[in-house]
Amino acid sequence: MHQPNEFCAVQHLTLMVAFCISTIAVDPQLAGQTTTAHEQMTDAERIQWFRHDKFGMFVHWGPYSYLAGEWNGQRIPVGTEAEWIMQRFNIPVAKYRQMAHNLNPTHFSAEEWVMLAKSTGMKYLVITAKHHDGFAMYHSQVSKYNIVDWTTFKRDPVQELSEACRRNGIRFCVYYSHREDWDDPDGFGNNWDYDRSKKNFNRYLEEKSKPQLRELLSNYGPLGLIWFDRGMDTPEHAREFIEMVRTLQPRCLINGRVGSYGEDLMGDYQDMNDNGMPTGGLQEYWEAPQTLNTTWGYSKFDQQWKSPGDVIHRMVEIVSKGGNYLLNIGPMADGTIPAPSLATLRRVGVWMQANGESIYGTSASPLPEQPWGRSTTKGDKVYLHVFSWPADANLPVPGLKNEVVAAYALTAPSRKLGVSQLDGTSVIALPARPSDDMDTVIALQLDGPPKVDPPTVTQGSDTPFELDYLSGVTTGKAIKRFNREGKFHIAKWTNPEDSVAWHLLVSQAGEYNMRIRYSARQESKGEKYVISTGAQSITGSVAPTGEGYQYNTFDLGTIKFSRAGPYVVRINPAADYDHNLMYFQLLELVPAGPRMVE
Ligand code: H79
Repeated sequence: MHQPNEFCAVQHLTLMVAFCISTIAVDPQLAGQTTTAHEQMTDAERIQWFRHDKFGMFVHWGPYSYLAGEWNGQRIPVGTEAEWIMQRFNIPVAKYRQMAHNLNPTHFSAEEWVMLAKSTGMKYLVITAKHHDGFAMYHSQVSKYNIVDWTTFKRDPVQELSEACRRNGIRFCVYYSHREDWDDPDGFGNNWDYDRSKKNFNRYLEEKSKPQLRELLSNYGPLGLIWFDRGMDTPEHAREFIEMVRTLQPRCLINGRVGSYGEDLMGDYQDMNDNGMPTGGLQEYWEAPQTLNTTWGYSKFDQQWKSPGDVIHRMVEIVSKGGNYLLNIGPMADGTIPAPSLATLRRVGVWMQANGESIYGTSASPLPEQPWGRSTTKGDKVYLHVFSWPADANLPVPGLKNEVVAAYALTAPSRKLGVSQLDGTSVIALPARPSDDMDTVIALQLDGPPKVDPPTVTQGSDTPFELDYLSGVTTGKAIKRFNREGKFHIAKWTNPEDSVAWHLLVSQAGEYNMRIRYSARQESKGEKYVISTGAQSITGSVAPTGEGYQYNTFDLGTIKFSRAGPYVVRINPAADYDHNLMYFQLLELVPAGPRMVE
């Protein structure tokens, strides 16, 4: 039998703690030791540091930083990506190449950048070794179009950053755009200089993309992760990239964008779409890459900076949903980090210094979002992140079923706060004022790992029940995830124990017409699933919806709630199948016909 998910989370955590204790002191990656292909590494071991560390620095830096959002008087509109300038204005390769000679980052200091990441509380750093424009920011032997051979700067920033990271205990990682290359005649994306029909994409893969990846994996010591972007054309090609990373650096993580868009997750974890924020409830490793203003590469026009409060709230929101926050800086071409970015990160660092315990090593909180803020959890503790301080200084925490052994502000642990119970709600007596305007963290020491009731789905008058991934409770292998396009669904269910269930509070008795929305592949055609509540059940048959993820809605039969009150509605595969049943999005229960009066 499968255990409820909360127990799985605890098991995970115990494993994680055990692993950290045995490895952190002599973490080979941080100590600069590369590993051999012979080293056996499970997926769970490989991802431990990532699960724990939560917060990373992304750096977008390249020839586009020199243009800073402007080409021949044409501007990149604020709100769009300045690193896309070559594509946006169809700058000819010859002209962009000429421009790139000018890159001369005399103010670049790897130590300063890494120390900024460190003092902000970031634990890993991802540098654009090659973005879509095709220019390598490291000394590549594969192509002269790199910062050492192409400019007068003559230094290798990737090398310098890798060393500074190692010195300061920050995990060094690289971004490599493996499919896109606007410089290479056979790379993907440049159809203004090159004729798309004449491209030999395999040549680009074999002669530039793979050899450059091999350099990055071979010459810069152990990498924490490789951040691929924009996907690959086929799963077979994606697998070749994965294979190379696994062979040369078995410890190195691979982000999900290594794969192609229509495929299930390849690599070790899923990236949310750029600047995206999931609504919650995800059950796999994920990361949210986000910007500090609205561009990744530097733009002199973009002053739409997030405030330190925005950054902290976003981080907490992401971590409260089990994800990692990869926050971008876009240094100027000369190596200077824009002053507003510095100021914001310094403030975030002050908060992290005081409150890091509520971020590092935590997991998604079982408590839902609250009007006053968010929460994170670790072991027997829950951390309440109070964004809006209640006027009466009483903080309601509904639905927590544990005994609260102690409550205190994280920055004043010896001053215990009063806790009272009111109709299943714990109420914490807060100090009159927050100690931090942006987020004051209240720690709750519980009598065990946090337990909460499953969410209850209620209905308005005459409106359908909308049973979605967010309010459903999964069992077995069924998990909540998002696809490459950032769309949410339930997947990975293959047999009857893998299910999703909803707790409904029916206020209107009667018959309901059911509508189910999902995406399914050809391989699942005709496979059966069961929708049940109490003694009633309906068997449905999966209809393929096409390649990739194309969600369709299908009418099913009716079910009847003969009286108002609580019900559980469940969906599960009807038999054992050897692949995912469907990518489920929504079950709607629409009141049918006249109401039944009890
Ligand atoms: O590196 C950053 C982006 O440049 C990269 N991912 C992050 C981490 C990225 N690659 N692709 N995309 C983002 C999505 C592409 C969006 C586009 Fe557009 C819409 C390309 C063309 C239209 C935005 C608007 C960029 C140019 C115009």
